[in-house]
Amino acid sequence: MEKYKFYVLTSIPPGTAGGDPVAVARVLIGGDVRSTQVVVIGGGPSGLLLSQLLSRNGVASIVLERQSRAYVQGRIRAGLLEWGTVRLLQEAGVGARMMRDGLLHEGVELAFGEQHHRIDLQALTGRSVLVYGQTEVQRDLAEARAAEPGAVVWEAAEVQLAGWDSKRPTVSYLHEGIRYSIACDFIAGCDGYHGVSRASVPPQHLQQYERAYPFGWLALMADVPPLNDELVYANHERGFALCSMRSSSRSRYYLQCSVQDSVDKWPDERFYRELRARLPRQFAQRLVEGRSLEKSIAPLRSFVVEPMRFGSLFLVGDAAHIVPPTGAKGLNLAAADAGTLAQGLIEFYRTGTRTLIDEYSAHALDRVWKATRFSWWFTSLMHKFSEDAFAHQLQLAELRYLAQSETAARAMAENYVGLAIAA
Ligand code: RFL
Ligand code: PHB
Repeated sequence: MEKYKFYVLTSIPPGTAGGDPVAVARVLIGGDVRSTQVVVIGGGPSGLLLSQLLSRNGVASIVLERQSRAYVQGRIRAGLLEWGTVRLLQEAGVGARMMRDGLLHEGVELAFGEQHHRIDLQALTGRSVLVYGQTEVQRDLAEARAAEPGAVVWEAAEVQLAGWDSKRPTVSYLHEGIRYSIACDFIAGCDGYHGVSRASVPPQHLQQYERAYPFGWLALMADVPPLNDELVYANHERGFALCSMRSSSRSRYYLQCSVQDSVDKWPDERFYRELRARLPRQFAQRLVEGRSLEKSIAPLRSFVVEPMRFGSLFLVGDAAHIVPPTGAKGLNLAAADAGTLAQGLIEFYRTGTRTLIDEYSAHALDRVWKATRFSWWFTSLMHKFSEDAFAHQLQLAELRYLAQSETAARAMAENYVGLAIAA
């Protein structure tokens, strides 16, 4: 049977922010009174980054993550950081390893049939992107949060939200058989697409927009040198392919596949054969094959929920929006949301002003819809949707236009390097 612990719930008023959040958290965790300023649900990149930014600015938070630290750290996902995300991670004090090990990419290749064209991101926008895996970002953030004992509760099961529409909400959870309850001023729902935060809001308060794509991405990771110094996005009659990397000795390759596919239908030999077939010969002949360390299939979808705030509850990252990975925007949007919300909360605890908190949803959604548009456009341009030869010719015409027109290439480059932080 589930055991319960009851806590006297107290409020930490605005102004406490000048104090020591470690001390605040320690008192709260150690004693019978469990209360904090912000409860963060979800210890993925957005949740940990938010908590880290708050902590560095004297705002106390507790992160509740359903999975273990090792499990979350083992998830292989995104690989590309926009410059705004890099800056935010530096601001959060977790940038040292990223700046040392990250690979600066000043351009990307667009391939179609036997042709390919380099989009010179740096020349067109004055900005570049950084290749640094989400796994590493997650590790850096988890390490930083571990310096504050009790700041993250890993394996917090059955998280429940109450009173999110009031000024003093509570969040309860089960840990090692005991149910705990935390009172707070604000809840940040950083718990991804399948999380409990968005699901706690009655549907009549939510406007949801969704587009499912009729294909998925089959991913493979291998310890082989990447076939090119920069990423190669390929549109081919057989379907889309992407050649990415994690380092100069670790490659990350993707193939458009059917949503009904399963990884056991794709032994390594078949994967590499198909990848080779979808690339211009010049790239294909440089492909080095190596045993897969990981292989997975992810469906593609666009999803946005409006608004991103409900009373004391804020939705952050994948909890509020999903983009197909073609534009590499998912992680970057999640980080940008965390940055915007952190600013609002820090301002509130410093001055009692709610302006930025009140603007959070509109501010974030403006950026989210622009990234949603770009991700949809890039996905539509690069993937095979049907046997429709007319549609394929339109894609090729647009790719040739991108290769010939500096204006078109700049519009693409500007979105690729990220409108996120500027917005
Ligand atoms: P996350 O990373 O999903 O983290 C949410 C966290 O919340 C936890 N959680 C709960 N915790 C407590 N109680 C509950 N009830 C909970 N429910 C869930 C989860 O365990 C998890 O730890 O969301 P966040 O922080 O918003 O970060 C978003 C990014 O992770 C995401 O946008 C990207 O990884 C998306 N994405 C990709 N983006 C790219 O830009 N490029 C990629 O190549 C790319 N590949 C991917 C991806 C997402 C994938 N998912 C979600 C299946 C590949 C995959 C497989
Ligand atoms: C990745 O390296 O995983 C990656 C890079 C760029 C994308 C998607 C995924 O657009």
